[in-house]
Amino acid sequence: MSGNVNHKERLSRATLAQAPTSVTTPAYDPAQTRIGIVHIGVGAFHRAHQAAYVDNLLSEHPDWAICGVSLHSVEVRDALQPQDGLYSLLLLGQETQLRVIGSIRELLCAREQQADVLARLADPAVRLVTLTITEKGYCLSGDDLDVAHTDIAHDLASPNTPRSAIGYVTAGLRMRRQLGSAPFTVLSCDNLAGNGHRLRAAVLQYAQRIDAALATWIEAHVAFPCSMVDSITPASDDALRERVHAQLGYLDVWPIQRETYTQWVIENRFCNDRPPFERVGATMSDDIAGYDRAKLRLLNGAHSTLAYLGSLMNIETVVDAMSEPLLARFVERLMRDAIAPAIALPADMDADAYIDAILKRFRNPTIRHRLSQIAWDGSQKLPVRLLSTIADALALDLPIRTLCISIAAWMHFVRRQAHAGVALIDPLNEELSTVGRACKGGTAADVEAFLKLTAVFALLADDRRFTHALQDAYLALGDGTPASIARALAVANNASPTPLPSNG
Ligand code: CS2
Repeated sequence: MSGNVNHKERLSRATLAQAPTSVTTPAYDPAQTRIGIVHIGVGAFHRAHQAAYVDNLLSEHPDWAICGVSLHSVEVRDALQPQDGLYSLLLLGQETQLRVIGSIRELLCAREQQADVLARLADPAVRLVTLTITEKGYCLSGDDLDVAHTDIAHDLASPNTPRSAIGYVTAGLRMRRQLGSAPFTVLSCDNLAGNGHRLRAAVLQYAQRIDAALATWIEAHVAFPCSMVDSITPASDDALRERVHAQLGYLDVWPIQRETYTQWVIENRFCNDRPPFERVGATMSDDIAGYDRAKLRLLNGAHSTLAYLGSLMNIETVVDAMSEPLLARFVERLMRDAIAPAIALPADMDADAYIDAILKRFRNPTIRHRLSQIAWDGSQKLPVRLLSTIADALALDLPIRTLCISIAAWMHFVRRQAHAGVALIDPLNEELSTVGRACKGGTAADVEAFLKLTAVFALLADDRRFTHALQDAYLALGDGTPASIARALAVANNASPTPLPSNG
């Protein structure tokens, strides 16, 4: 947008001082900070979440600025470099607040600046490497490194010129070992259960194949703490750019927006210095598994459910889905009656209060969070968000009917998109579209075809209690049209005495 806006009007260090007082600007001079963190995956979530925590730290701890690395795309670098790495973050709550974030000191695109990225990873001043590369970036198939993955196959053959995040992290650690310097801590900030364990497994298996002694060294010396990250971050759009331009008075080509609420729980296990994140609102904990489970299974499980059921009902956003009583009630019941009883939550967590807070966040009227954005990468998200809860519920002999409706909704969504000729944003798009196209709609054979997708259903495909419940749920959703989804939700909602949400 704003192609006609003069370049002089661009947000930058030079124009920062003229920002209106209503805008919060860095409490430090961004030119005086030093890089201590390399972050891989400088997408909206990193810029909404971790970079904002670091921004709050830099006035007292200026040596923890971030070098933001995109593996393939030049877009973020090219957008933010002319702005000296500065960008705006709009916080959406009862009151909105506009901040300018200055914590990203340097932006690199690994595909074009490989030597620079490797030099940063080798630099002893970098004591922490963080990642938001999404579920698929881990290149794992089950618990094993996917050696057939194009980027992993490439990196195994040429480990000094990697392409994958796993390849870069390992190359960095390899240089540290060769130079005799301390390793950096590797901190995953992705929505994955046990994200640090997953990352460690991928790096170790990869290192084992290129250099067994390196793998032993990593095992002994490198920490991969887990972390739980939470803040709803709708994609940026032209409306946001215009709003920010009007308030800031300068053009920011890539502002970010998120809800005011934010949470970051970090396992306190580092192998090098760490930023004092607890001073800026993060929780350092010895065991984050319970928080992790609560967030992924309740919030993200509910989100994915709304995404697929809501899309089938032709609803556009989370807040719109929550104002459809059938959906709002279904998702509340799902969390209270099906998910919470099946999972081990932190001892000090009040599940009902946590669920109330999630429902309130979903109803935030200032956020237009598109269901289509949440629907991305379903093949990667469902195992973490919903299928693992089904496995836990089965182990406890709890009912799984409601949970299976969420999975069945995804299947109908895949089928609908395939029949409409719309590609899915999903690494398994090809396989899913083939299965989706072959589906008749509403027949038991459809479910069997889906269950053959082992990357998604490996955990449960042989459990007859699950396959039967999934058949029932899929058939209950009829032909997946809005009317049949509404009918199925009405039936499902009446099957339990849970009262209607208060809508408060
Ligand atoms: C969402 C998440 O897009 C999605 O899949 O469920 O991005 C969600 O908004 C965040 O995890 C909230 O912390």
